[in-house]
Amino acid sequence: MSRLLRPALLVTAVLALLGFGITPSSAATSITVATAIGRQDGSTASVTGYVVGQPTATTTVVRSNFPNDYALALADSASQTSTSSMLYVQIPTAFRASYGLQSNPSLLGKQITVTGTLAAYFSHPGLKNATAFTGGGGTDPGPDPGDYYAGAEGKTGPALKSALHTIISSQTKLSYDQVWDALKVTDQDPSNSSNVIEIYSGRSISKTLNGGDADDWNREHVWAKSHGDFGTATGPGTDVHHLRPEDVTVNSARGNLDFDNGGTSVAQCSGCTADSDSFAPRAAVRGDVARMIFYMAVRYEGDDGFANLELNDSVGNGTAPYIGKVSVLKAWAAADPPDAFEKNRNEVIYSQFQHNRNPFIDHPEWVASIWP
Ligand SMILES: [Ca+2]
Ligand SMILES: [Ca+2]
Repeated sequence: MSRLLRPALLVTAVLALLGFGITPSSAATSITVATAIGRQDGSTASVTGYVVGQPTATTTVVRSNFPNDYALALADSASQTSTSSMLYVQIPTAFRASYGLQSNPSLLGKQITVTGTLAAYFSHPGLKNATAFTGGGGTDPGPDPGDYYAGAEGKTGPALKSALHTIISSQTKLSYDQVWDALKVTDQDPSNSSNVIEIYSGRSISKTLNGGDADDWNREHVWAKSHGDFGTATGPGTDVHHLRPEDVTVNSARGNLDFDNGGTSVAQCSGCTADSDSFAPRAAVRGDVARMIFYMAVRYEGDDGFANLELNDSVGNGTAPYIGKVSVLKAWAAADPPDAFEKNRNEVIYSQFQHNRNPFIDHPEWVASIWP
C-alpha cells in the first residue's frame, strides 16, 4: 500500500504512536460541509467532513466498485446517504493516487480536510481545484452525533458489547435466496468483476458457477449453522456478515468444525489445515474469520428467536451455540488486521444490503475490550 508511505500519513502514524489525539491541524479554521454547501460563491475554503462515496452523477454517489479516482463526496456524518447533504469534491491529478477512492477504498468513512474553491461540480454543490488534502489516516475521529457508533462511545467490556448489540441489530434481513445475489457483490474479485473470491481457498471463480456440484461455489456459514441450530431461516443463517462463497468440496471439509491451529493440509484449500475437531483457513483470512465470529457473538444474544451465540475456548462444540477457540481467534485477528477487501465488504453490506456493520472491522481494538 504505497499510500501508507505518504509523508502526511507517516506523521499521522507517528502522532498516533505517541498517543496524540488526531485532530486535523486545520480543524480550527476549516468549515463544515453544510457551511460549504451554503457558500458556493467561488471563495477558497478548507472543508472538513467524512468521505461518504464517489459522485458519478448529480444525485448518484456510489459506495463501492469505485469507477476511478476523480471525485469524492464529503458529508458532516459518516453515515449520511442523502446527496443533498453532500459536497462533491473534484480530485486533481496530483491527489488521485492518495485520495481517489478506487485506489483507496478504505478512505470511506474517514474524516479528511480539503482546501479549494467552493463551486458547483456535477451540477451540485462542490469544491474544485483543490490545493491540499489532509487526514484519512485511519484513526477514530471521535464522538460525532451522526457517528454509527455514537451509542458505544466511552464504553468497555459488557457495556460495550451490549451497546454494539443494539446498534448492529438495526438491520435489513435477507432471505437465503437473496444471499446468492448479495455474495456476488460483497465478495466480487477486485481483479475480475465476473468472479467472486472463495474465502478459505482464495480461488477466484465465476459468479455463475454457484450451486451444489463439486467445484461449484456455495454459501459457507463461517459460524457453522449447526452451532446453535439456526439453519437457513431468515436470521443468523442468512446474515451475510458471516456468509462467504466457498468451494463445495472445501465447504464440506470444514463442515461444522471449530477453529484452531494444527492438523494436516486440506484438499483444494492451499494453506488450510484441519484435524478431527478443528479447522484453520489460509493465513490471509484468519483475521477475517475471527472478526465474523466476533460479530455473530455480539449480534445474536438470544433475544430474537434464535440461540445466544457465544465464543468459548473449546473445540468439538458440536450443536451447542458456541464457537472456539476464542484464544486462537483473538490471535488470528491480531495477526491479520482488516484489509481493503474486508473493509470494502463491510461497506457494501452496510450501504447496499443489511445496513448494519461489523464493529470489529471498524474498531479492531474492541475485541480485547469484550474478550479480555
Ligand atoms: Ca485478512
Ligand atoms: Ca451472543
